[in-house]
Amino acid sequence: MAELQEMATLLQQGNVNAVKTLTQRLLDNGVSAQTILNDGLIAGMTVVGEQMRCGEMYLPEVLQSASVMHAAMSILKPHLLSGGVQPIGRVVLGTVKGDMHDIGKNLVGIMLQGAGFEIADLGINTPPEKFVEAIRQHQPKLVGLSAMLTTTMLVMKKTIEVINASEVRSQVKIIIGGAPITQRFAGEIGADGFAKDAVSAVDKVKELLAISN
Ligand code: B12
Repeated sequence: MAELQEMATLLQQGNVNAVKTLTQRLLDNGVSAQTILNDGLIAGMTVVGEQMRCGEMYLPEVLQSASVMHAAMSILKPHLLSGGVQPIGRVVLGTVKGDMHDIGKNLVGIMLQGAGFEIADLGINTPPEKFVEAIRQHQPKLVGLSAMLTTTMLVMKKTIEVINASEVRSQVKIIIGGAPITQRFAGEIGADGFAKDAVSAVDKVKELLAISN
């Protein structure tokens, strides 16, 4: 759809107002929030990533595109959440220490919330000990770790080691995700599961917690 391509381009250009207006217009015209997210916003962000890698886009511009994504996601959020669901479990979610990326983690949180989970979001740059404290405090059934950098994948490993060494490990399942993360890496570092995106994260979390659909 031409408008979704336009949205992807406007996101790359960092045009917050135009993307907000277009998001609302597409919703009003009956386009689903999931389609706007996948074919407009995430498609645009994928190109931003490619341009960043080959040096065609610099950090301030990428940050501006991230603000566009945040603004549009706040419009889409109520549409991604189905109303009136009873909480079916609590999840602690955070981006590991040294990593400032939160768009993907936030999306996972929104989709899990939509599926009926309560989310305790620890934000970005979360030290391993803070995950352990949060498990003690919130008593979740599951913890989700996000990492977007090859360097912070190692911090993810460390985070799981610290959780493993604490008394809380037996009470939670651990799921990991982020662009460089693979199922194989999850197995290597002792995570219970991995999901490649926010939609499959919901299925994986339900599978790990033996919750039927
Ligand atoms: C936006 C962005 C930024 C923004 C982040 C803003 C924010 N608030 O998040 C800013 C400008 C701050 C940034 C900074 C940097 N970035 Co950056 N960034 C990106 C970019 C373009 C998009 C990421 C994104 O939001 N994608 C959209 C979301 C929806 O997708 P996602 O994050 O992958 O999340 C999905 C899945 O991964 C999964 N998922 C994610 N988390 C979790 C957690 C769980 C539990 C589960 C189950 C699933 C899951 O589900 C999500 C939803 O479907 C990527 C490129 C890319 N395409 O990934 C580079 C990228 C990740 N960044 C990169 C780099 C190098 C950096 C910097 C080091 C640059 C620099 N020189 O300073 C810094 C690092 C800062 C830091 N310490 O973290 C590299 C990483 C390379 C590498 N292999 O390590 C990438 C890949 C760009 C590139 N091609 O080179 N970045």
